[in-house]
Amino acid sequence: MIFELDCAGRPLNLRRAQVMGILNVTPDSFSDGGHLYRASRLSIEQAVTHAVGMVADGATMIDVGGESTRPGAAPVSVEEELDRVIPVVERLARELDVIISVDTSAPEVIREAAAAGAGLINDVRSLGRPGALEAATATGLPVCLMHMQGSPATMQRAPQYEDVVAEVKDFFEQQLDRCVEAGMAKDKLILDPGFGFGKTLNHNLELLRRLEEFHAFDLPLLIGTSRKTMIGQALGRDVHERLCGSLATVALAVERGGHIIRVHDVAATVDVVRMTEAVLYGEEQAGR
Ligand code: YH5
Repeated sequence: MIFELDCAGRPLNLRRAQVMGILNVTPDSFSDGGHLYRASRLSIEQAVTHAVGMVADGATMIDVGGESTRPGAAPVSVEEELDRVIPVVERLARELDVIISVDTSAPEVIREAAAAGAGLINDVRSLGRPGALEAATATGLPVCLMHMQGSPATMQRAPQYEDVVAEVKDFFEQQLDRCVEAGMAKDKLILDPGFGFGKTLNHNLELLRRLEEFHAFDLPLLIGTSRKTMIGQALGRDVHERLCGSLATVALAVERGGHIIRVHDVAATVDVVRMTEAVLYGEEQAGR
């Protein structure tokens, strides 16, 4: 596997697990019906402040998302997503020395985010929307391909697998072929089993338990379990009581060779990553 990935001129060090901070840019309360949503100066400023805090806490990547993929969330128009995401990507790329990832499925957002300085395309739909594969290929940026069974609206109804790891691996094989055929370099791709996207609790637990099997592709692995329902189900906790459960999944993901850890709680996660790596590699290599 290559150990450094170029993300729009910024190196992504894959020798150590990197913490990716989640930055949701959703509309503020002021939004009048019938008019297009416009990101207010205040909401952009709030997003930048949140990102600056996560970088101070040790995040080396920020994932900017303007569309909620939670089950039952209202769909967002492309115009709205552009208005939310692009001004924030522009500011962060200019003002911060970390990799700016954009969590999107829309080809227009992929193109404009790349022009605004994004260093990574993160698509929960694996470039499945019409035009997304072509748009991502044209940017030349690394792409994270995530597995999902079904669509956000229906995925949690009755997820079924014969063997969840084997089926996610089959999906990765197909997606890698499709991307390489479109002209993308294989070594610019990152794989993500998609925790919570069309999986039961037991499917999610098995994906984490057997994470090492995904090293067969010799590509970086991204893990996103932060505060998700799987933690709530395993522990009986509400969304704001899921930090310790999330951190347990982080330690296990790092131990099993996960490369990018996508989280809300950056400071606590960075400590868990560093401590796990100290155990794995010894104190003289404990620094990042
Ligand atoms: C992911 O896993 N997830 S958006 C529900 C929650 C908490 C968090 C009920 N984008 C992933 O974060 N991109 C999202 O509590 C992602 N991998 C990648 N690559 C969903 C999310 C969340 C949903």
